[in-house]
Amino acid sequence: MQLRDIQGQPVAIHREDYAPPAYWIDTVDLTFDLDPAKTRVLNRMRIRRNADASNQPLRLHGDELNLARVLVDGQGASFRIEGDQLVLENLPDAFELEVFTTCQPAKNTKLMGLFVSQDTFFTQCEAEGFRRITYFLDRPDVMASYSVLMRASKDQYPVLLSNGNLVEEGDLADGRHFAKWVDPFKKPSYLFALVAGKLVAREQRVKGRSGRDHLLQVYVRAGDLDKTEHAMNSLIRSIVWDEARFGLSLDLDRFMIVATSDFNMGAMENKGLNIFNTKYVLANQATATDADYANIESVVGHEYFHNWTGDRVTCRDWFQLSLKEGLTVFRDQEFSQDLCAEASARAVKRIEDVRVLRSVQFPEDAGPMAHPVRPDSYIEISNFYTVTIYEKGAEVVRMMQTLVGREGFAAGMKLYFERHDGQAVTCDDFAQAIADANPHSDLTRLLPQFKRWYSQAGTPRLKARGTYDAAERVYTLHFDQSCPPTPGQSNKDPFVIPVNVGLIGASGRELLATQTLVVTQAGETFDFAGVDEEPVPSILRGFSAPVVLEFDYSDEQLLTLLAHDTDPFNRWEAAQRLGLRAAMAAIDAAPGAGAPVLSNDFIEAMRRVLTDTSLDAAFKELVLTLPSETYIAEQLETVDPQRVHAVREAMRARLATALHAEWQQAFEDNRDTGAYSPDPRSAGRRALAGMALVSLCLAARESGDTVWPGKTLQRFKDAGNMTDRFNALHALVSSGHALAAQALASFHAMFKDEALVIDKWFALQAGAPDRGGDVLPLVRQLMKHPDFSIKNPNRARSVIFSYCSANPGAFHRPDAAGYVFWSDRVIELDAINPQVAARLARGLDRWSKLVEPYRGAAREAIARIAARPDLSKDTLEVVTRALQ
Ligand code: 0A1
Ligand code: ZN
Repeated sequence: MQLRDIQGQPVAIHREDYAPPAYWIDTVDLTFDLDPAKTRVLNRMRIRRNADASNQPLRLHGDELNLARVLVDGQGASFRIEGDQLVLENLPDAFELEVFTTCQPAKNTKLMGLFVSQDTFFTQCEAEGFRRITYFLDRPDVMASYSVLMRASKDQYPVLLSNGNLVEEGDLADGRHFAKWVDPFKKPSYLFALVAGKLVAREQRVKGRSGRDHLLQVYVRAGDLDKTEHAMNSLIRSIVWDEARFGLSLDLDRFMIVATSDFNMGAMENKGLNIFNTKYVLANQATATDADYANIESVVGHEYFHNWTGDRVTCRDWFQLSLKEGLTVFRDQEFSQDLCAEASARAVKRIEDVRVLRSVQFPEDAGPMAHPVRPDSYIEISNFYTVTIYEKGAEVVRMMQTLVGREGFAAGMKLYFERHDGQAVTCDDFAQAIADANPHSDLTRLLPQFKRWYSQAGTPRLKARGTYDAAERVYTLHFDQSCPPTPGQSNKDPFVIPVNVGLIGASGRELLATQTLVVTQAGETFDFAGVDEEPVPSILRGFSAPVVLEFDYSDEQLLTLLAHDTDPFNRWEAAQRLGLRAAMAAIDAAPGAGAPVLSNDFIEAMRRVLTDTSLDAAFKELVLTLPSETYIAEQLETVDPQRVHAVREAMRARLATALHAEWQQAFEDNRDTGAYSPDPRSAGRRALAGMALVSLCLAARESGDTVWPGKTLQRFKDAGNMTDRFNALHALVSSGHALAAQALASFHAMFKDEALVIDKWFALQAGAPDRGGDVLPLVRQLMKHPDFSIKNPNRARSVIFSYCSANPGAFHRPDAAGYVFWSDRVIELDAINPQVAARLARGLDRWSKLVEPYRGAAREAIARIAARPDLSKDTLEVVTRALQ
């Protein structure tokens, strides 16, 4: 497979071109002589020709390898290098191939393949990193048995790990030692892993349901052992949950997690040897926030659940990525919900997940990078680890569960593993298994149409309208669905949309409990009989489908839902709709017209929520959080980012001042949560207390009050955990109070040796509200700070991404300086780490919606990147699509 054409332009790979490999690799024996400057890799493979393939050459992938020797059945063999491929012809039907190469881990700033982080060797092979370690058929449908011999200096690399079981270890001459690992399971190359360095482990032995013993280990650097308890507990909870919910047990004697501070993504599910970004492992109450604790639990769960959904059953090709990722996100979301003791906490988790979907995935689905959950083509697969593949993919799985029921879905999973254990399969295979296990379900009846969720990009719009016939006591709901065009797909066929609906009476009584309507036509009508009064419909309860629901609610109806809906998701949604409506009206109003940004009704509704003793703090915090600037921007035809920012800030300020007394009370009521525990209830109280402080500091800014900023500084100093401390710091920084500088300095001094906390320190400043264009100069200054390094992805994200991708009010400057900064950083990062650069390059995806002068300046900045010679195909694909 050639990645660039004759002109050197990257070539797209198409799903329809899939063909099984011409050869299979059955066994792989790897020997590593580990040296940061030059690591030697001896790779002995048993290979056989695929019976279905004709006499094609063997084409092995390679990337930045130095090739020293090639032997076929122990003899020198003729071969050629074509682009990045090692090509051999005239091979026997079955043979042993030996390839000897070297690579340079210390120079590997891409962090793909074998790299060094803080004197420790790590690997990252998904999606196509194994070819940077050795020549191979580096594609997920080639599954082999691996044995790995590692040799290294015992003093510098005392711990030597790979997949599977340690079968032998010992000393060698010259202070070196060795370890041999054998993986009992066949696997694709992207699941290979190796770690070597000075590490320590928290260990725990557990017994599975069947009585099997397992050794669990969490490896970190020596000073971090006290931050591994939560990750270990999360792993144990994951094991217990997967057995209980899906009957899936751990299939290994030993399961290891290793943390590295240099990592492109969150974590990686290598068989038996998960490698994690430290951000998703390390936590203690002094250094990690509640959000960190929750993220660790869900990422540890996610990687563990991949052991079945990804590792035991993997993807046939990378177009099927959502087969493992959508399903595994669904599983980790269900896991986190099931761990919540209370229904309200489960609803909070669902709202948080939907917020991410709507504020990140919906824009992706409406922009130049829009792609189906199962894409049809790509240039660089790393660009397709997207919120569409992950989060929308999870929604597709959730809709299947809604259509077949929870037990039906579990039965479908069972059938999926019965059919496909040990195989590399497709999204079709998965959907077929769920359908076949539920022969009488709507999913099975509608399967070909349902699968449009895999093939059609774009977020469907569902327009609903209701009529009430008082004489007949019938309420009628009519739906019209449509889906906007996306790149390469101008016309869409109707989707299967499960719509959970309930009906509420004007007084708040529930007239009809939740029913699932299945909308399949472009236009469709449903009647509800025996409805005693004109109801307020509660539509799309629990966000039962990833669509934009349009219903012409009156403010009064939304207030009814906010006060009375039995579905907490739609209660929250009613407040979001009211907030969004207020924002749109203020954006449309002539600037400076003097109209209040929030109606009294809205403020009073928020007051009622804040003071309602029956509601959880976490839920209140979500209801009182206004729709984000990106979410508001998505609803507009054309976007003036400064106007959106100004309006949202004005709304925040109004809520802060109008509810001053209630915020004070909320702070007092929720400030003390006792001994630290990251459970949802205590975390929710801390979140609301933190929001109260932000509001009180913001109100103080408007009124000139110094009491609350002073109290906030005191809270910052006295805090017993990172959540309270960081929330106080955030309140001072985001209100722009003079005390912020002092608090920031002391925060840095307190945590100077804690990289993850210093990331927070950077991110808070780069993400701070802009006051007179002051954030960009600050960001430039932060990049000169001795703690800053652009090579470390977490640090680059904390400064550059926090500014360019998460601070619209500061980034979209009328003088275009933000965009120039962005394009400079994309270019700079591209030479170091193309994956990180390409993510940053997504920052102006929605440029064509901007009003002038932003639109022209943004386009120019993108074109400036696209014009660079030698751009990686990662970044080139992103900017080329943005300009189309
Ligand atoms: N499969 C991992 C995500 C992942 C993908 C690519 C990586 O390197 C470029 C690393 C991790 C997951 O879903 O957790
Ligand atoms: Zn995953």
